[in-house]
Amino acid sequence: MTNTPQRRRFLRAAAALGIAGAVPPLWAAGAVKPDAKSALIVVDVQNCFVDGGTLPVKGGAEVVPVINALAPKFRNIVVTQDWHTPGHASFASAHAGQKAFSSIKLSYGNQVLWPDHCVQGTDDAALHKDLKLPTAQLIIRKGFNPGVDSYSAFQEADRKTVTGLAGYLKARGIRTVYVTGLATDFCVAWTALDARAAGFDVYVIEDATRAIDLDGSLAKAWKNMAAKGVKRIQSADVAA
Ligand code: VGL
Ligand code: ZN
Repeated sequence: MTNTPQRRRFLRAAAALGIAGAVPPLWAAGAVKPDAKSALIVVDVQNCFVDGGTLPVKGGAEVVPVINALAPKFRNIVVTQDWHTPGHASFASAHAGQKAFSSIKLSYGNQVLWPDHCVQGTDDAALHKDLKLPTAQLIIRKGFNPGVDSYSAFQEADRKTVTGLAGYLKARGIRTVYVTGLATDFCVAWTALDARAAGFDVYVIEDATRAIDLDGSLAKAWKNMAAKGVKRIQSADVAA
């Protein structure tokens, strides 16, 4: 749906009638156009997060063709990899008597404990083999500090240590980021929220993500993102 004069008239009339809620959002269907100051961020599309990996996200591999189709629409692309040390503090196995998917308190706050996953240099931590991003310019690795997790591509879980991504994007004049990848409710959401906090305009392309959804974490993530002005769109909303 393009923003034709007819559609604009319809939207104005609908708004006047107070039925704006019945009208699809303005950025529906091809209405969002990435420009030279936009970047696609592809979060953690790694073997660890798809079937056969150590922390599979339901339907995780389904994001690959969606992201491959989005990539040619972006001049700027950044890829991230979850990149943990063996025995990382986010692994349940590093804490005696703790089970995966439970939570504990670490020095910097609450930490969900995960199965061992995405260990540096392993096949499990490699990018999905079908991901086709020949124009990607930066791969940022995160979670390499043995004692601190990092869902976000911008800032570690201590909420102090930065990865340098905000500085990189700003130095290159990027103002808007489109976040995709795995998992919607953890690394995608934290990346989107930190991008907002760093002053970027932020879209999350929902059908280019899949979630873990642990104890309502997905609904909570969308609520937190909406509250901070992160815009939720679908890949069909992104114009070439
Ligand atoms: C992630 C849990 C642990 C993610 C990474 O990429 O969303 N989730 N590590
Ligand atoms: Zn991790």
